Amino acid sequence: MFDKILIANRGEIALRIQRACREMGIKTVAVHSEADAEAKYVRLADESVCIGPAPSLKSYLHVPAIIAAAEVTDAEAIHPGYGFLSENADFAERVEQSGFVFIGPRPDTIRLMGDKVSAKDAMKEAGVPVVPGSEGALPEDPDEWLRMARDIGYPVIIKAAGGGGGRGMRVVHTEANLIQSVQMTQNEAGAAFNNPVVYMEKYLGNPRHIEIQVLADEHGNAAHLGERDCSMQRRHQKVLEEAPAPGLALALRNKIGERCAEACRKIGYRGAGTFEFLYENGEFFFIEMNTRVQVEHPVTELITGVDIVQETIRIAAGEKLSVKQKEVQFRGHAIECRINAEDPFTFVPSPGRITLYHAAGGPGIRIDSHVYQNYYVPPHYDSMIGKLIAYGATREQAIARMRVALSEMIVEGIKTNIPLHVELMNDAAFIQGGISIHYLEQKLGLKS
Ligand code: MV4
Repeated sequence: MFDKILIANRGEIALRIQRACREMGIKTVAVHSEADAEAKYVRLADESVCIGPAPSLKSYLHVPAIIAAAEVTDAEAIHPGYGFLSENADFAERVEQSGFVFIGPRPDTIRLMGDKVSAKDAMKEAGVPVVPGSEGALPEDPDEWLRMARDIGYPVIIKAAGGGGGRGMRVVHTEANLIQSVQMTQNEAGAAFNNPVVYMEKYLGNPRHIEIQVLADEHGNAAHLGERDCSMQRRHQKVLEEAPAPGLALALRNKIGERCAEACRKIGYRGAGTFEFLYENGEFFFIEMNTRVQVEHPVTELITGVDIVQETIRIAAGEKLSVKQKEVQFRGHAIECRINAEDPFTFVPSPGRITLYHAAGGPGIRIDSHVYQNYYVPPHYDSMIGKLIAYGATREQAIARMRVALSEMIVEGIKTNIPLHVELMNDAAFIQGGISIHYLEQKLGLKS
């Protein structure tokens, strides 16, 4: 096992990785910007290195500074967390070339999944059900686009190979708009991602967003840890997530999970990963794969008892998965509310000093957060300041515990979205379960 790991991230996930390391007896190096110098997790690390000024481009995205920090502290491995450099294949490659272990998939795998056309190709080939569409990139000839769209049936969606997470896509409802829409998406993709390649899919009108968590080691073992329902979102930002997904038949969940695990074995995947699906009328359609630990990993940890962050470290050290598929048991239900420093209904960020802070507690409550009373939320980064996670034997109990926990939370001095979560825990459609990806925006639209 590693003696010392450098954590190339900040905030709650830096603390989460640090906790995993300390539990495993691994020393930690925190790297931080000037804005994060006073953070508690920086003080708790065995060593810390300031890697630059507040803006991410000059600190958390500054590859030479991070590699240099690993060199001067003699760290053996680098954990990228999520966001920042976590899905940057060039970074993973630089880490390895500099003699450190990158805690994540091989650079080639990250690159394969970063291109949404090659990702979809690879998964289709590996037996994962994908959204019907243009098998690969769109060809040059616009007549072929028209033919394909007629075959697929309108509406269709044009997506950039270099996009993902909702960037670089356009829905086309009628043939009259197709050619112009493809060309506009190509132009925008060329400018935004330096890659004009686009592809076409059948547009699904009212799907749920359900993702499968996988773990795979270098010895050919892979297991899935079930699914998460991430449909409650606004402008491609997830608001809350839960596991398992409400109303899914056990046989269907096991079948899609096993398909994902098998695909990992086939492509020689390594580390933690997430298969993103759209789910509509009882069918799963693969859209993208994330090659990192995700924000919402705790809900899966709570229903399986598997520590996903520790697994990523063990896998990177060359160990075998600590669990076999048949040992993975799903028990109870977990819900995660992302706590953001923002206006609960306009979503405008609200950084600043937390003047009063009391965290919720009690049975089944977990809070993953780096904040505390008198902490200053810097304005330079993502507005998420923590995650409140509730576990219960049933979904009803998890919701009831979340309601109590939200009522106990006190965060003053900044605005947070806790009032939105309070409203969602009392929302009839959420309580029933199975809302679509459009539900929250529709609900908020009705309000204002
Ligand atoms: C789609 C879709 C409908 N049909 N693809 C948006 C983010 C990116 N990961 C894929 N996205 C979508 N792809 C087809 N063929 C609808 C979306 C979509 C969406 C997906 C997941 C979560 C939230 C979303 C919000 C709007 C649109």
